[in-house]
Amino acid sequence: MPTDTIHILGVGNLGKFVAHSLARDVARPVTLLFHREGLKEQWESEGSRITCITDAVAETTTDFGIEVLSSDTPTNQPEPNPHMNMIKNLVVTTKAYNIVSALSRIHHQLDPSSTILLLHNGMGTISEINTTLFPNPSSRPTLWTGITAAGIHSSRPFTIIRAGRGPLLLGPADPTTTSTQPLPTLIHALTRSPTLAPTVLSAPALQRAQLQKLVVNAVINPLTALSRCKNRHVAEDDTLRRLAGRLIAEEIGPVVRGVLGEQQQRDGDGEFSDEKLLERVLAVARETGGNTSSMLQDVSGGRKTEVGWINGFVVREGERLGMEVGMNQRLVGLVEAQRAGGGWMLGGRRGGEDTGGA
Ligand code: KPL
Repeated sequence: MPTDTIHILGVGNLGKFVAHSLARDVARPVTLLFHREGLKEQWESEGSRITCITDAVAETTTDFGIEVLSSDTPTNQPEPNPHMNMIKNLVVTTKAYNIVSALSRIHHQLDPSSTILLLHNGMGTISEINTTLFPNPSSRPTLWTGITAAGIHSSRPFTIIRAGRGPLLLGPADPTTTSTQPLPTLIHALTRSPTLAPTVLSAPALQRAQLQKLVVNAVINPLTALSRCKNRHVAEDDTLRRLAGRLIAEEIGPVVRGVLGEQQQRDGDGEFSDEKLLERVLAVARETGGNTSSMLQDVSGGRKTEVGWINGFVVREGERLGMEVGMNQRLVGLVEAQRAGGGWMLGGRRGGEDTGGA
């Protein structure tokens, strides 16, 4: 396996989009890691290719490497074996709640010369990965994280439709990384793709962007999932708008500012006041008004949601900082109960078919 190969773990809509963009724009081998044998069969029956439809124009990419992950999950990180195929460049696009179990299946192929980019909703996975999989700091791969608002959905198993063109923001997880250090090969390769067109930020700037997105998701996602409505109702419905304001003023705003610290808040230029955070949430609710949020899609489909890494992050950080997080605790419980068949909690508006953002 050439060391410049880029592996993609988590071949959902975002993973397919990243794989397609790299294969289209960047002269590097791309390998898709399938977590079960059935996906390989599906891939072959769909012609072993990814089709991406943008503005009604379809483009197809082929020539991907494929690997099906073994179901054995080594519990401790084994010594790197010189004959083993090490993974040098890895993009992980699984949902936050799957990251540790997905990485545990390949962590014997990861070492400090590997770079891993995590793209998911919510926060808190970096410390989970480090504690669970790489407790020894000297054996840790280089971790980068990113956020995107790209609206991608699928029409067939390996055909994706690019409905929105939100930015892709990337940054190092390690706050001591400086802008004079060369970009890791993986990140450099991603910047060569005009389709992905990522913006590379410093670790503190990325943290501010992640927290702003977290606030948006911590309000719109559970409120729409519990009241079963499109995003615009969070801005238009008096009860939901008031609830959004209370959530921010009483819990989410103080916790997020506590996580940021004073310097980061100053660098954030007033963007983290309760008023600004609420303004932003309501603006996104209007801009994506016709969307069904990803959390509502997940509860409607009976799937696990990301609430534990969105509102759950607010709860964990709030408890660490000694702050009040009762409303967020209740939201986590209600969304989880809803998915488990607890019924609709805040009324009964019906959602629609549109997709939520990443
Ligand atoms: O990111 C989103 C999501 O649904 O997860 C928003 C911004 C709320 C758009 O639907």
